[in-house]
Amino acid sequence: MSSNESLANLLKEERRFAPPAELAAAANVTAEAYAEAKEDRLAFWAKQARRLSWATEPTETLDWSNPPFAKWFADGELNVAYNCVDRHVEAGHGDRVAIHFEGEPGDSRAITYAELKDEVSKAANALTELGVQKGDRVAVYLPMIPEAAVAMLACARIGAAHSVVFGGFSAEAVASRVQDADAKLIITADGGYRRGKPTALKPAIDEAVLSCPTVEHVLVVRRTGQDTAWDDSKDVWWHEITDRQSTEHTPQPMNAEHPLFILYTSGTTGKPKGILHTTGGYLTQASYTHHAVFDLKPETDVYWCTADIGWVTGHSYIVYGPLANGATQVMYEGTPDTPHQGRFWEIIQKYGVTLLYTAPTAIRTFMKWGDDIPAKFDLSSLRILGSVGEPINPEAWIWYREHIGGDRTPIVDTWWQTETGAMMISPLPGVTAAKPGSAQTPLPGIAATVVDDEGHEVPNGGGGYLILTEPWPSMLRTIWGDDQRYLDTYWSRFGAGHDAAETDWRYFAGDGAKKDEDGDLWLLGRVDDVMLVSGHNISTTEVESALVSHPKVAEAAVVGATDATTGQAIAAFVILRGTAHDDAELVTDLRNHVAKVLGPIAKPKMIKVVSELPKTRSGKIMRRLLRDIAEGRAVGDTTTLADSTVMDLIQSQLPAAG
Ligand code: 6R9
Repeated sequence: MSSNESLANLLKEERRFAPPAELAAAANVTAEAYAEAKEDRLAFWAKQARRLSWATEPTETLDWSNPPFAKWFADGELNVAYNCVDRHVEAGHGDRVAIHFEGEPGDSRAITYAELKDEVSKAANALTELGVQKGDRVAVYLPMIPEAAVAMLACARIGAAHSVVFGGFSAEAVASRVQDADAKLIITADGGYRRGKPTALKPAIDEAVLSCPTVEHVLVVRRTGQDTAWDDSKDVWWHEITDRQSTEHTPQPMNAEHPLFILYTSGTTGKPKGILHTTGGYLTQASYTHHAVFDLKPETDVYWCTADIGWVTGHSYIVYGPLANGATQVMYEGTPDTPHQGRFWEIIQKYGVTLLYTAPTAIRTFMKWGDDIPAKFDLSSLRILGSVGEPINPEAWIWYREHIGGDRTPIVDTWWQTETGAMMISPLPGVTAAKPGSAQTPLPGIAATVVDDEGHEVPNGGGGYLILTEPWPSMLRTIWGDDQRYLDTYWSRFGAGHDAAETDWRYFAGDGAKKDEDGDLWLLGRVDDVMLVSGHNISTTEVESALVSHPKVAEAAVVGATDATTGQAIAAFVILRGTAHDDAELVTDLRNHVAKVLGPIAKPKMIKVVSELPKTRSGKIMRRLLRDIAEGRAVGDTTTLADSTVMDLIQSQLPAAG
């Protein structure tokens, strides 16, 4: 934001949903936790660290002597894979299903914790045979199959950092990430199933390795059986090498600050940032937040996170958090509309899923497809619904609760980032009276607030920038190979400066936010996306939510387009709900609706009806590309789009854009 004026506080939301009494009475975490953490934050986290099994118990909680480079539990030692697998078997839960795998073509496979231990041990032995050692980096480029989790855990077991790249990213995107991390090995598959057919993965790796001299081997899982080009000097079949390995492997304890993984986030510009996470603090917070926010009861719950493993959500809430907690979970390979638009609900019915974690983009798609689809399935097993990835529009929140949650389940809207490693701001399902569209409260042990341009905390009712005011266990430790960029990107905007004697280092999350009259937090999207209209900062999120609250709109993306009179003008792209039609009155109707909900200042100048929006693989709308269209420019870099044809489609639907 360039002006001094804070975000206009436009949206009013009065609906409240108290936790069900039964859930509150038996909740894993109660209001007590906030008080406990407030009393002594470090003692609180030291206690949560004891959820894990340490080979050497830490005596020190936080070393912040060289801010913003944190060390958590620095004299402790543990093995992440042991914590996620072996210890559950040792505790007598070897027969519990860890993963119910559901392939897109309908094949399924249940893997118990005992079987997972064997698989991970064999894979760890195979990696060792291929020369991978503690401290090396391994790139993972796989579909959503159990081997993805096994590969990550095998790396963790031997102390090699993994770098997972979305299956489907281009050869160029893979190569730049492999080069940045100097990865020694790439783990991939012949292909995976997407939208009813096998899609190849290995050709992108074959191309990438040509420019990646550090890669010694490519380990290839056979998933589809399609024809695959082969280089005998490099390529190794996963099944061939793992089949001949022992199921015995002794996990070596790692220092709590040993690198666990690198995950690249692609900012709007510049080269992707390799976000580095380490061992003890990361696992502590991933495990605690999954236990607290999903109220996981490992004996009875069936948990399902629909994220891809290539997104941080897949790391923390498919692999590390749930497995550290001994959860039984569903893993699904494919898309929600293959072979029909009820696939998700069919899976929930089949496995009796109790805890569901998905993204607003998916929820809005389900709204578009129509209420009658989930209504055909038995969803009564569900007890908590989660949301992550973007602000959830209040109307999408209400739809999720009514049509998926049977008007009974709490919704936990969880704000966090690749950089934060684990959830930071979220309701607690047994404690919080939920407000549709708000992530509400920093979790116990987390400190967040909203500041204005000058870094002053805004009062209740004010808006500005979200900052985190105390270090947290699963925080990123740096940007791989670039400490300076770490300082500049996250700590210089509102930090204490580079004077290490100062203690109040403040992390800039890059998101706009507001505090409502109760002090609850509302996330308003990336600050790069905030619009400046006639001197007023207006959040794209609020205008989108106003559009989605119209009965004919399923999804909306809003951008600020340069305008000669108002500085920026609001341009909106909308997708209509199943039965709605684009007619002459619709646009006028929608503009008036926004003016009524938010005020005349937020009225879009242009509204276009489209059938798709440009999204990343993790479902985030790429507003920058829509701004290119709204401002009549050639569309910029589309390499991280989930579907590269979408921009052509949108342009074909807008013969007279502008
Ligand atoms: C976990 C994840 C991080 C950015 C973040 C914010 C947006 C995520 C959100 C949310 C509002 C939520 N975001 N969760 N905004 N409410 N519940 O998504 O990580 O891919 O790194 O994205 O996503 O803008 O800054 P990542």
